[in-house]
Amino acid sequence: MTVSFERRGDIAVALVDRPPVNAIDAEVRTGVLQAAQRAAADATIRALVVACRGRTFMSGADLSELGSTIPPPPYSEVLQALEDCNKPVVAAMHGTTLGGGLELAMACHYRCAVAGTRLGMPEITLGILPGAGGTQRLPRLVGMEHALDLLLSGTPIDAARALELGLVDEIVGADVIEGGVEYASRLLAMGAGPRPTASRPGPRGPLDEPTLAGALERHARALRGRTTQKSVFEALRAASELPISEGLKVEARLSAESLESAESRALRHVFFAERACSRIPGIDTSSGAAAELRRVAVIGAGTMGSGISMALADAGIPVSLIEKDRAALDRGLGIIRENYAQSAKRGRIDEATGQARQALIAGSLSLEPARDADLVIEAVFEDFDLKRSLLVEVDSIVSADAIIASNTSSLSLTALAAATRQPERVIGLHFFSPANVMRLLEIVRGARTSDATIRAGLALARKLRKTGVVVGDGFGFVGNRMMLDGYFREAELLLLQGVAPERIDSAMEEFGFAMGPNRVNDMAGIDVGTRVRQELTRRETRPPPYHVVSDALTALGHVGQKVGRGIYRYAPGSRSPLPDPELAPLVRALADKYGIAPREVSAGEIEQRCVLSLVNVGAQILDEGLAYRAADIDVIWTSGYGFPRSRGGPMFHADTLGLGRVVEAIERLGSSGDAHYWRVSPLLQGLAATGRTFADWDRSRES
Ligand code: T1G
Repeated sequence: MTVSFERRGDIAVALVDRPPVNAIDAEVRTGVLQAAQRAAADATIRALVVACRGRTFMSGADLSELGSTIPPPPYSEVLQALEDCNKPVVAAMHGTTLGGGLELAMACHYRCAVAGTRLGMPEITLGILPGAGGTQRLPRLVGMEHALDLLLSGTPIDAARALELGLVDEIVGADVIEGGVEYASRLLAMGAGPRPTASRPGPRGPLDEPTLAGALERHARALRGRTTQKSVFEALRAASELPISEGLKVEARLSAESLESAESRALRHVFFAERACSRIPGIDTSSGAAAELRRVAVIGAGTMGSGISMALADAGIPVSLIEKDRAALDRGLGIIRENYAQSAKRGRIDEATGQARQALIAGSLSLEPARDADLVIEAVFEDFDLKRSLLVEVDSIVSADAIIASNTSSLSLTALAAATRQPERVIGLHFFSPANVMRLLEIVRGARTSDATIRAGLALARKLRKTGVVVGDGFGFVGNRMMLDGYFREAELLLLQGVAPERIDSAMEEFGFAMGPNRVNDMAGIDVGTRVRQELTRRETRPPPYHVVSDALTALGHVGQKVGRGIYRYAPGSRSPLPDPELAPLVRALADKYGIAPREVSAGEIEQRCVLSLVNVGAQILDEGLAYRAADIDVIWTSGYGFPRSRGGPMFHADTLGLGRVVEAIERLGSSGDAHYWRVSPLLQGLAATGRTFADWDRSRES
């Protein structure tokens, strides 16, 4: 039963039980409404407690309901019944009380929570304005400033902080139902009655320009390229100026509008895509299916090796960080020490946590520790022969059921694995720098990699709280392939056609990327790209010009920010790009060499060519079976390459544009003769011709 109604003497308990996160759907609303009506009508009941079974209180509205008309009863009716109940109503919370779940709790008269409960309004991360009274009741409970922060950040707070702010009235013991009942009986004993939030005085604190400006500044990074904040301000203004009944109407209108927005559709797509990518057809990837990791060995203490070691230690996994020479090992351990010190200094973790995590990482100058590791990850220099001989050595000493992983970003995983005795236990774990921060993990499946090894890769991603996406072992896997064969290649062609790097970057930043392609190239290190391409083109070649500007800059040593010069110049200690007057003649000379004439290119064309190059290469990758879903590609680009989440990823964005229009545009680009690679991928052609979308394609493969 989704909502059961139980009695504890004269206290009734409405218990919601809808695994896995008690998301609120029509059944939950119906059950809670009936419980409120029953408690109100039954004279033997003196109080009602609303609580949940399972790992959490209600974690919000059921997002799958939000795509269409929400079935009855409406949230407003359910929450009004709780608020108007003639008996005290207590919300007893645990786990992650989010969105509509917190709104329901705010419509109750009293709120108690187990210590450690997380409470928040994450709707803005989904491009939604809360629609169940949150923007009207929250400021009445915590004041305008804190309401602004909770609604604009979408970040939950814990129960202790919620108590400070007045969002929670009481912290109760670990058994939330008993704690709720006990708290309700104490309230009754104190003669407490119903305490509708609506009857509280209007929100404390101004909603004036300085307050709004301050809030926008505090959340500038999260709100970059977003629009939902405007509705938040309008709804809060209604909360401060109108009676709550009118404020609720304003909120309901704005929330309904936000649900229809392209921004929200895109963000909800990414939400579900990030959860779907761990489902691999034919493999049971549910948690617990993979063996527990007791110890991991990481070989290579460079930037990637030390970052990967931190990601493992942050997840509580003991790590042996192995290097061949002392200096390199000390440098790696030094990077780790410094990073933890910085995190503690910035208050991201406390000193003790930093110490404890460091203590999980043990340096070694021999491969010995790998002998009893459950997983060995090599992160040495990107050289095929070096990696192969290392994997062969590791393969000869590790236990039979240990997993061997390579952090290669360009080499053939299948070829590396073929050198070992058990290729089925070799997997690619392509972390992104900084590996302890970046959420994306490309899990590369070699030709012989077993289902069990894939399962272990996905379980590791879950353990590291990363988004693991399984990809095929092709040229540059998925992310790098799309960057090199699409986005960055097109950005280079624009340079060769005489377009200034600033114009290319600002067009893509306007589109929503945090940083344009040239600035990313300089930040990541132009030489890194050159080296990856040198290895890649050992697998497959590409007709010139193929990243000739970057390779020329690498040859000159102008490898980016780290040397103060790349596509741009950088003043010492600064990351702000400055034009480099010597770039244009270098590019002009290369353009002449490849017969590329300069021409006028609008910002719209820059955006179109860069984005559609991603879409077309993405479709080729799907055609070649190197990604399971178009949605997986969206996850890779939004969580690993800075593609704006509010556009849903390149494939979702193409669906939004309409694949017919996308094909027309690519055909036009193809006929311009600018570049030979503008040929519509067969999959894209087929979908457009049949009026279907990438989302349809994904669905057709799931059934
Ligand atoms: N609706 C539907 N399904 C949901 C869901 C939701 N709100 N939340 C989670 N799931 C599914 C998810 O897809 C996955 O399914 C499974 O539950 C486990 O989730 C009226 C309009 C709660 C912190 O934004 O942040 O309320 O893949 O893998 O890592 O104003 O889920 O197993 O099939 O993420 O432990 C506001 C969204 C909604 C919270 C748990 N609420 N959820 O994290 O598990 S809008 C949210 C989360 C709203 C109101 C408005 C997380 C979590 P499957 P999981 P987790």
